[in-house]
Amino acid sequence: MTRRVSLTRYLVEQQRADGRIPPQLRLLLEVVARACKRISFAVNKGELGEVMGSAGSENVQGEVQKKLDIIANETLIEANEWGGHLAAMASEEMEGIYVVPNRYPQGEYLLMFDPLDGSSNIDINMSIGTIFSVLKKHDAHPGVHDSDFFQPGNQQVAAGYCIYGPQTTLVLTVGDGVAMFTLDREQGSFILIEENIKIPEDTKEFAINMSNMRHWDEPMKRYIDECLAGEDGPRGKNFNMRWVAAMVADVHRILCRGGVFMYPWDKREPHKAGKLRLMYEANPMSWLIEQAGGASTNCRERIMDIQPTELHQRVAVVLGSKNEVERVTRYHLEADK
Ligand code: AFP
Repeated sequence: MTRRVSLTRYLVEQQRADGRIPPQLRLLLEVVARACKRISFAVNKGELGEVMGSAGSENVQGEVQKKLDIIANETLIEANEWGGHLAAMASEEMEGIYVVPNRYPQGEYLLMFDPLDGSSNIDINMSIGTIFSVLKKHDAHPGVHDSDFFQPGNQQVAAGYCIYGPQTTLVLTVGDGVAMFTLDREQGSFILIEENIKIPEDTKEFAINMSNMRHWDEPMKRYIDECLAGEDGPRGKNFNMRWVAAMVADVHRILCRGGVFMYPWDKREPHKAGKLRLMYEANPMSWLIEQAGGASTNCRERIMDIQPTELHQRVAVVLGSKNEVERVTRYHLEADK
């Protein structure tokens, strides 16, 4: 019989093997996984659980909040605030940081999340997910401030996402490769299905919202035009396109079979660097992709080297199979010259 390795066992073994995961970080990751399990059950009930539809409110970015956005946010906070492993949390759904209340012990980690990514997919029964990133609070000063979170992605100590699709799958890195765990609903635990995931360096598949093409800058248009030209064009091969409108699902596909995902800057809101959020969307996904042998840039520089200055900072994103990411980045840098 094949050995079934639970997430708990995987984390304990990681902790024992090289001390990569201190006990408090292990606890944190188990608690995040437990919260994702609860979100998965809520997502799964759908209309029967009265969790569908709009909550009638907007988040700090002016986006309409769905009931599940709020449920997922509260689930992550409630699960994480009392364990003593965290100093504070930040979320797409909250304007400021959430400092662990005084009645609980304070730990040394900072947790950031997009509690429910791809919320436009909720009401149509399509894949959605939770994305998370973990940092360590470096400064020993009392209290927690926004500035404690302003660390580049290369400082993350753990990152991952949970996709709520036909299966619920948690994907994780602590800097030692990427591992995937699928939720066994009867047993109630996440079971390891694959580790040391690797993305092919070349691909024939891209993911981008093509309806925005007229708003992109020239290097982005050039890259996509060349892909669309197929065998007869400069690339000499035919490309396929996929777009799920949930970054979690698009990144999951890329980790499973390669590809390139792009959400570029566009002219409609020139002052915004992009649509996606640096600290709790782009950074964790970039680390997973890099750990799997892929690359991730903002079309010019490595995303994980960007110094954040705002909690809800936005960024242009191109990530996935290495050679394609390098090509898109090169086209932009050449045009800059
Ligand atoms: P929401 O979570 O607010 O629905 O946004 C999802 C997302 O940020 C990202 O997950 C998708 O890749 C992208 O937006 C989809 O954007 P389009 O609306 O342009 O398809």
